Amino acid sequence: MKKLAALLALALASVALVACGGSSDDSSSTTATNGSESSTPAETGGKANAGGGSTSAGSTSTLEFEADPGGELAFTTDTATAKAGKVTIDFKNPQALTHDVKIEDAQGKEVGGTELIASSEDSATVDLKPGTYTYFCSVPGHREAGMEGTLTVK
Ligand SMILES: [Cu+2]
Repeated sequence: MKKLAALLALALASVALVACGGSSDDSSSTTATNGSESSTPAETGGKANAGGGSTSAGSTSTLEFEADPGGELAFTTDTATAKAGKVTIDFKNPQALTHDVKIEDAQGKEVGGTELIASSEDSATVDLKPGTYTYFCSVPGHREAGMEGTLTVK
């Protein structure tokens, strides 16, 4: 508050100066404005933390899928389980061959999945109700060759 009073006095003084000395010092009033702004609390820190991984509380769970590092047309697991709600799919593809992870429900309707990637990682979020789903790679032929698994959502 002392600082603000000082700034006010300064501003008044400069106004007085301008009043009798002509229009020279516009920058001093700008400085006063900046000073009072910096004394207001910063408005940061309200952001929700995105990600954070496998907390058991809450409704977000993370599924980790990986294409077979040995180059087979397969994921490293053919079963997975998730909790109903928002599910994050983390997919790692160490192969130079393009793959993705798509999820389809029991009716065969695709409900989401990652982008096609090669030698990379991607993630996607899907909203899942309890039930049985199939996850698979959508590149033609890959699913048939074994790139699929069963996802149970509880
Ligand atoms: Cu594939």
